[in-house]
Amino acid sequence: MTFFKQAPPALGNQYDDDRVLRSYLSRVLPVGVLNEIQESLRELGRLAGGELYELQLADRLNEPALTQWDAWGNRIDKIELTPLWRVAERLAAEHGIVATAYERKHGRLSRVHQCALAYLFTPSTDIYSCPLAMTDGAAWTLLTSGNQELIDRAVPHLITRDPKEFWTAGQWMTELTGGSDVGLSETIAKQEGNSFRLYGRKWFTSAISSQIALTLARPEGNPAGGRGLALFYLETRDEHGRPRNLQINRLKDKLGTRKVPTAELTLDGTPARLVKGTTDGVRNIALLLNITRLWNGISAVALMRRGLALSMDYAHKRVAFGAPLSEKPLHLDTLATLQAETEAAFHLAFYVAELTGQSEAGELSEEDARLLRLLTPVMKLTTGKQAVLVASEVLETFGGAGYVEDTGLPLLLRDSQVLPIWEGTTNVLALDTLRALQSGENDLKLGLARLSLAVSRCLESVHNPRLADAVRVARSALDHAATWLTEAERLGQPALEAGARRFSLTLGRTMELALLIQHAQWSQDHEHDPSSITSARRFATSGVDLIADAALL
Ligand code: MFK
Repeated sequence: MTFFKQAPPALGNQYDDDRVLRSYLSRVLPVGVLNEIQESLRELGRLAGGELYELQLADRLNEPALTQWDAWGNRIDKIELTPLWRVAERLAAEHGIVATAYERKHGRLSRVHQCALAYLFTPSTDIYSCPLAMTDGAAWTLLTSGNQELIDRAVPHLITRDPKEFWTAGQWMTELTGGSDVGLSETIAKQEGNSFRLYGRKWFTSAISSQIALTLARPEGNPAGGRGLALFYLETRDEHGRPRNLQINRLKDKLGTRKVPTAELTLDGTPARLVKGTTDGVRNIALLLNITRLWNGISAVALMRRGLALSMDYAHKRVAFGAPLSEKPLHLDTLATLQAETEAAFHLAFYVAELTGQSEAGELSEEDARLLRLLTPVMKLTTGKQAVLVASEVLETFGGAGYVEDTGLPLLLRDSQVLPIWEGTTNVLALDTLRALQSGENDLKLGLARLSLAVSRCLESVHNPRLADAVRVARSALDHAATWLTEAERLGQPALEAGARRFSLTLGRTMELALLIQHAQWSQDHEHDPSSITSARRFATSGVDLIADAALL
């Protein structure tokens, strides 16, 4: 007797199979640069769709473990990572997933190269992107701090390709009093000569396996609030591997990101050094936040792409009602909508990577620096929401199999759900968007005009008639955003704040649409490929303008 069996979804080379990534890189990279980096991307694409993916599935039930005491009563707080994470740590160093951005072999484009590597690496390594993001942010924060002693001490470890020398960094910000409102932090820094000792409780510290951390504490006598905090550097363990006056109280029991050892800590005289000044900790750690927010966006599009790759493969295998799903009009319509959402998010995340690279290479105009400040929270909040939506729909495309743990699919949804939460929730970032719009000039409308200019730059040379409607949607959403802003400013701060999420998401989706249209025109002209035009047209009908007029609420 034969029983019906279901073929599981499979992955090919995740670089070769990714039309969107390859087409994008062909547009933004000179041919010589693309030829130089292509093999590094192809190799990672092979691993991500092959051995690493297999290891990820095999590692599904493993979780990091905390051992607080040894057999003889010594406090050791040892963290055992899962096999997947141990491999990921080595591969991350060897493939230069942080290092590429700092080696700067291709100047400002090195950041795009690094983000492409991170994008390929992330979906098969169960959020190892978390410590890598923080490591990258710490390297940048230290390098720009002017603190030569700390730069010499730590940065070579953070950006090395040698796994034996490689360190990762934590970013300890969250306390019981202040998840989003970091200025409420209660950790105290007591000065001892040139260095400090930290006393307090950190409530949610991701990747406690890291060798160093950047954290915030209030030097004794400093005022309350974010300005009274200072940014500190610390090394988590001594030369014998023992925690330096800190205790790991427990690991968090989280919905997702379960491979990340996220801990509650007590700092009990932890030695630490000032990174930059004795005040303005929030402002100083914001440099790190902007890098981790970029990683958040890259991780969002990477997980969206992974879900779609699995779902599209499965659509060819699953036969129901007499034909493969890939021949069913409604299933194809659903996948096309998810593809459009993913493609739009991809272009915004990578555009922020381009601007970040220009900034790091000292090639960003003052105007575009303000645009980057604005687009970073806009991109993070927009792509975070899209990742959850796409992951949820991807699970549904598998029917009941998408809801069953040993397919490995539910992980996609659980891990995506963190993306709109950590590194600033959607609402906190929507308020940050208002702050960023005013950046420098204290005039929200000037900030919006800057974003409008960026949208116009994308649309100015679009001539394909099939894109005309999508262009109109982008322009009309921006007009609506401008009208809403005028009206909300007239009504006052509560109206501005209440509408900030709808407004910011509209800016994000409009920018995504404009970038997608720009790329679609290029791809049609240079690759004779109409696929991105199809995605742009579809995205334009998927709710770009989310603003509700105050009068209707
Ligand atoms: C998968 C990839 C990602 C993986 C990483 C995972 C690691 C997960 C670990 C975590 O989740 S760590 C916790 C993350 N926490 C946050 O992201 C905090 C969210 N809250 C905010 O972002 C609030 O907006 C903020 C704490 C910044 C508000 O605090 P304040 O004290 O009200 O600050 P304020 O007055 O708004 O800003 C202080 C200064 O910083 C100002 O400059 P000035 O002093 O010159 O006036 C701001 O302009 C500046 N600033 C704030 N945000 C900035 C910034 N500057 C540049 N960029 C920014 N983003």
